[in-house]
Amino acid sequence: TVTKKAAAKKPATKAASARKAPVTAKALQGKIIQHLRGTQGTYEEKATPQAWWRATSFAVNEFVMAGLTDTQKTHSRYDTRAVNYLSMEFLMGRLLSNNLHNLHLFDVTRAALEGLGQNLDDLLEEEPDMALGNGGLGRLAACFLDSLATMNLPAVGYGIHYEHGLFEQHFRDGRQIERPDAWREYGNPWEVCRPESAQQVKLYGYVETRYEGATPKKVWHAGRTIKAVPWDIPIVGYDGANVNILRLWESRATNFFDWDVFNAGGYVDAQAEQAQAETISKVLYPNDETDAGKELRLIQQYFFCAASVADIVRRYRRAHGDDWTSFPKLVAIQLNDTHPAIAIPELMRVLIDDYDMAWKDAWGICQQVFSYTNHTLLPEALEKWTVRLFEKVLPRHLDIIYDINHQFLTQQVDAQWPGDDAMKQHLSIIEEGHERMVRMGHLSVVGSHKVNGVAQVHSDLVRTDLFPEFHELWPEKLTNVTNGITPRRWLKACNPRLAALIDQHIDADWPLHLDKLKGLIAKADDAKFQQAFMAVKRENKVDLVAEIHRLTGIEVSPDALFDVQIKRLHEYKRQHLNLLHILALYRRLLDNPEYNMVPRVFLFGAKAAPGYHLAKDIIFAINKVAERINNDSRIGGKLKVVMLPNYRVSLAEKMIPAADVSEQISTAGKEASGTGNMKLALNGALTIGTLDGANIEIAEEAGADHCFIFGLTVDEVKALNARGYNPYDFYDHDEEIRAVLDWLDSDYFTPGQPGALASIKHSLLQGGDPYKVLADFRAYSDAQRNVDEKYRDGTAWARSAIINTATMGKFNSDRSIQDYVDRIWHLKAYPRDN
Ligand code: F58
Repeated sequence: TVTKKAAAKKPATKAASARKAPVTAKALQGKIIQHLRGTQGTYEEKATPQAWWRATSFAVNEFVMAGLTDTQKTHSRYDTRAVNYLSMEFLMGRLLSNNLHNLHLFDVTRAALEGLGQNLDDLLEEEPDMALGNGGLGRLAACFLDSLATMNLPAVGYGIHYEHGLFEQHFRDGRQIERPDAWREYGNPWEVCRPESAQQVKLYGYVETRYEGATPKKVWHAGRTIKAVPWDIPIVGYDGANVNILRLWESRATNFFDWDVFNAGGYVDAQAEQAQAETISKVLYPNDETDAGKELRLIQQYFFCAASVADIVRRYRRAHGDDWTSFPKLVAIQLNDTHPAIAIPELMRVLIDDYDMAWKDAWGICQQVFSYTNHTLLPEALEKWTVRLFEKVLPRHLDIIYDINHQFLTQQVDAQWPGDDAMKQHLSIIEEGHERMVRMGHLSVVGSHKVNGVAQVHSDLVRTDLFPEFHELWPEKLTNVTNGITPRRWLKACNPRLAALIDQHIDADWPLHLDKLKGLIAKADDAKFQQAFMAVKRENKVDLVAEIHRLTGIEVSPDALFDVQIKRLHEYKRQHLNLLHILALYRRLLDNPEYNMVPRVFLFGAKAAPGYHLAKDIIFAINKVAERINNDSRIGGKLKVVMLPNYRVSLAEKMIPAADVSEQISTAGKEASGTGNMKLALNGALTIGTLDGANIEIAEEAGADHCFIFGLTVDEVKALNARGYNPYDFYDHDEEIRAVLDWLDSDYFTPGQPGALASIKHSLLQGGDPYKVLADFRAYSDAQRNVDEKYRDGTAWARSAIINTATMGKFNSDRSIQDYVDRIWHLKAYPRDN
């Protein structure tokens, strides 16, 4: 491929410092000062850290924009095939540090700022996270954009320019409080508004059937029109690669306000339309793995899909006019989960209604263009909309969906299962019932040429359990692309000490060719390397200790084992299994102060969906248990528990490099892949985990000796369910389980408020323990003993930690993207001409 060729042209360097920055420190200083004075309107003596951060970002933007222009010229010169990645979420985090690393400007910027009396690390902290996503799905999209640009693949990310990203989390007396996130309250230096590419999006209204020519024509008379304004965020590839764009749509009223109403004295009413229109891109829904089912969410989905499809069609027509033959050759559209599935009927509508294409031709185009990634098997996360709502908001699309469904059922399904009405009902895009529903998953499968899961076990379950009949119908359609993470952000940028150590031992181009980390396996038994590796870990822990103190006031020791569970709070992820084990350890210590355990700090980071009460109760419980344990002098500091507030990308970047143990303990079959598991292992943490999602592949790569795998397998969970699971079997027969659950009922952790933590016990007993926490408890506790045992043998631990880092090459998101290219998108790389 061109990527390989392009990489081959560049000599592999031994040391990162050998790479030349594209500018001198002196020249960069000039640019920073120029922006400080010229665009920030301040001066060196007066400027706040915010102003310095902005000036630095604007200075860096000059390099970003040059790369963007070159890339766009290259794309139009070669009329490139591109993938359009449609996603409701892009969890980008901060951009300055990332852009500096990808442009090889990091060291020179540090030097330039030092000369100006500024510290780069402090300025980086000034940048608000771009938190336009909930969790893994949104962060995956961000990693993929990094890889696409780095691999010189033509790609556009399309999403929503939310005014408020994921809420800010605070704790008040241990309980989660949500506050709005205002990431761009004072503007964002990385984005460029493109008013010339604004689009109109229609909503509501009715459909008229006109009988004019041979075939009746449907005309949608929309009830409202909203303006979609694009904001472009340049995505900088690593090491001189391309600069792609992330295009985020903001909603605006078509009329700024009603002049006549205003003049008549209705000052507030005149702005009503504007306020309504702007609501669409106002806020990110803070759900994780549940379906919001709200009208506004459907409108958000359609709003960004319609604007994106219109933009894709506009770009195509600019070069090809009304000749549609090349459209499927040049356009690939990836649906990041079913959230953008409405793009399928929207492209149909555009082709049929706006460009008079025949149904068959339009449908042929759609099926070649679309593909869909499934991220979950949880039934509560599979999107459905009522037909009633569709009829109201998108009447023309409902027609089209009916037609798609009719063709699908009468042709494909009937050919495969002649006369089988039950099968038709089962596979129909429309679910019959007391309220008819549109199944967005079925629409996505029917409208796409490929459907992928995100880890091998997950994709297998998509084929066998979620969509078995679709698999029978189209044996080639369902496939796997195991997730990945960008090693630029998740090792090079976030863990500079480890990156520097790696640079000393293997080619410095490992951030492009992560398999080269395998070269470290030879060092795993080298005592000097082990020492250096663990010294890096320890320094990272010292940094995190300071951050923990700054954020919570809690003191922890860097000599303790750092055990980390960072992810959204959800029952299936089982933070409460971790908590029960902590309670068991605490109890063992109280019973026997000599109890032999490695001093451990349990670290958590997690946001709960605001309406998910049990998840919030688990956060409360962790905080209350932490309070009690951290202030108990009887246990000699052997145990500490910390939940850091406001977990987000930039906090992950601080926690991951300092982790010794990575908690990946979901109920088998529930975590589609996980990506935090990859980040932690890459940074030398040992996984304690179930055989779920990508844990399976991580354990395969690292080797079973270097992970702590425990618990029920997917098949065992199924068998247990089939037998009938009774959590009381464990409560009644395991003394320790009973004791810790009963403890939650007391007021031991919530003095004066007995029962404040009872909901957890209730869900695990009367609630039936749907995620098998009690069934896995003993195996987990045993695995944790093995963790201790290995940690006591410093050499064995260091060896395993090194092997984890050395073997995570597979989980480079470049590899995931290459899989998408080979199996689904069939793109060609175009390094930019310059
Ligand atoms: C996550 N899904 C999976 N959904 O849970 C995780 O296993 C996987 O690694 C990751 O996707 C990437 O494939 C996820 O993050 C959401 O956040 C949705 C947001 C919108 C509402 C429904 C959940």
